[in-house]
Amino acid sequence: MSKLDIFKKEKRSRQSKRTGDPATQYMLDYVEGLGLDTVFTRQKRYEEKFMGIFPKTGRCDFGSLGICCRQCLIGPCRIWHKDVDLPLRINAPMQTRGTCGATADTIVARNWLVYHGRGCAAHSTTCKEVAETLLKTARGQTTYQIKDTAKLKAVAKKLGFNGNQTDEQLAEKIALTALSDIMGKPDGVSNKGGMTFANAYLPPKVLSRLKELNIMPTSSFEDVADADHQAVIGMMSDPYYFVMQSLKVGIADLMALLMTTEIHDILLGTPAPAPTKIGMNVLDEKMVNIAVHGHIPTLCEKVIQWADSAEFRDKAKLIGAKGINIVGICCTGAEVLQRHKIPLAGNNLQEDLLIATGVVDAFLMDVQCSYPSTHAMAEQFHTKIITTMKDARVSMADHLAFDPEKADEWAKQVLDLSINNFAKRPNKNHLPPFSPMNAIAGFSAEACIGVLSKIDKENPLKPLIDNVVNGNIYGVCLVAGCTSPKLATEETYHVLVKELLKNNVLILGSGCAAGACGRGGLLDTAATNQYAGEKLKKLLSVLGDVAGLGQPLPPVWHIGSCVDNSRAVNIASALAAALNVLIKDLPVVVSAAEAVTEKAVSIGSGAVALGFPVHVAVVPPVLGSPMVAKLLTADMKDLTGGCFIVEPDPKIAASQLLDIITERRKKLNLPVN
Ligand code: NFS
Repeated sequence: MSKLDIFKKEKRSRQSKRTGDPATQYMLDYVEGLGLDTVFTRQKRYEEKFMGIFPKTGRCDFGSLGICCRQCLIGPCRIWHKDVDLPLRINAPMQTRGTCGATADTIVARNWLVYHGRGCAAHSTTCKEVAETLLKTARGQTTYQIKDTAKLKAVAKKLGFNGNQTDEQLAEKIALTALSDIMGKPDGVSNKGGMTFANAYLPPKVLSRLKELNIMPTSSFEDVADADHQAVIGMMSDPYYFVMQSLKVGIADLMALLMTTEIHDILLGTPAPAPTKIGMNVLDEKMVNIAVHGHIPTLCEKVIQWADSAEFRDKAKLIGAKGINIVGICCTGAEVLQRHKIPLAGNNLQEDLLIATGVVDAFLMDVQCSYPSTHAMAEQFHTKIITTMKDARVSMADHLAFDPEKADEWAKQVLDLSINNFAKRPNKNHLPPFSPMNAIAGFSAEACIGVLSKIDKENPLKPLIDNVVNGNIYGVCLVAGCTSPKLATEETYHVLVKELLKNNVLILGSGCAAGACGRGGLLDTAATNQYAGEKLKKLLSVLGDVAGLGQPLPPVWHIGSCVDNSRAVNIASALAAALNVLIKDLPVVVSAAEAVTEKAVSIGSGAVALGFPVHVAVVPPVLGSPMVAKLLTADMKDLTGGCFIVEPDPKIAASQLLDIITERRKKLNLPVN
């Protein structure tokens, strides 16, 4: 079989159907019927145009394989590796070095590293933003409050701060530590021992391994700058070191996520599981609908608070609305879902479709993961797009720059704009005729351990360990990351998750992947009886009873936004420390099947660096270098114990993940199926 046939599998998936969510398909038909473009439409058109030229990849073969180099002004260079099949249309001998002399191995590895820099920069800047809000709050400069003092104290204890200080003093220290982990030491001396949060949170054995491999992150801005420097012409050419730096940047990224989660919980509260709804029809045609989108929940926290005030409830009624309905999209959506059980309307692939319902009065965009065409769709309808952060400006949008010191004033302006826009609604709306799904969300690590502690107060991790040991939980899989128009979107997760559940693998879900599970009904308690294997079903029923639910816990535990992947890292770290093993020894796996963004790439590498196997169903642009592809998917197992698994077919991927779980259980002398 040709090495490039894997692209055919990817293509098969997206050609069978475009989405696993009927409401998405319904809206897509409607929007395309109006002659309007969406990300799905463009994906299809792209494919139709390019399949004839590049039948193997359906896109440009050079770009798909990672061997298009645009790093300097001599290029672009498009070269080929002698061991990779040539594109059908090219029968002349290809160059095997760029004009500067770079080989396919160098070009692929350098391009790969560049993704990580952008991914880590995005998460680190988000972290900087929330750490600054915590600092200002500790100094009395905002109207936010420290909502979870228990969490504040727990984080302070982990970082080794003296407990005899006021909450404000502890919050200030935590914020300053996070800022120095992001930006480096103010005196310019890098933290040679590594990021403080990494040292405090990762198990000692894992830390030693990272130090041995020389991939312990120092501070995320420094590690990203190093990566950029290494990619500069005349610097690194050895593909191995590019990949090792990508692991280091990946861990720095994961630590930025971890700090962000901890600070969000301190400021906004640590989530606990409770019922909510997921689906497009959480929009309500009789209400002023405000969609919150992005990644920084501190902003819309104030909108949520003020929307519930008599002042704005009355304003909404005055213009003929029943009230104000806030709905979430993508990761800000996951944040407000987990803390306030604000219903989740969709992910970023669905933003255009939600606007096309005609009932979204305001669309708040903070940072990351919106498509640059959204304003074009908004122009066709009445939706007001409001951008809120200086780094994310969108053509034609209203811009209301958020300032934590003036958060209340800002939120009131947002609400006024949204309410006034309700009056501009078109007469006709077009909501899909599908009810939203029931879901339970809010499984913070504390909540998971809280449920377990009802079984064993003294040692709350023991029930988890016991159930992993006896096979009630055969393994754990985190499904994380984006949804992609390159696959039958969302269905990839549905098929993979159902296969794993059948085999008693407990699923944690975050970000858009968790939202996809929600739209597939997998966050509902009813899904436990329908999909979980007998052993897992029994356990989830017991846990549902001890949690006082009177029904089983759902089989997929929604742990929050993409940022909250850190919750899964914390649970795995606690398990590894309790068992005195490395993360690479645990029967815990990850699937970011529908990865899209640079952030997904860098988080993925961070997870691989810590020892997780990470599955992706979209083919990453590394196959142009057999050496880099082998390093990431095979040789890495000997370095970190983790690896990337590339498999577009979700059923086959599930069986590969199960094999890894079985292999790891065997090594731990645990019973296997
Ligand atoms: Ni994460 Fe993917 Fe974005 Fe969230 Fe969704 S696209 S990398 S899940 S919204 S960050």
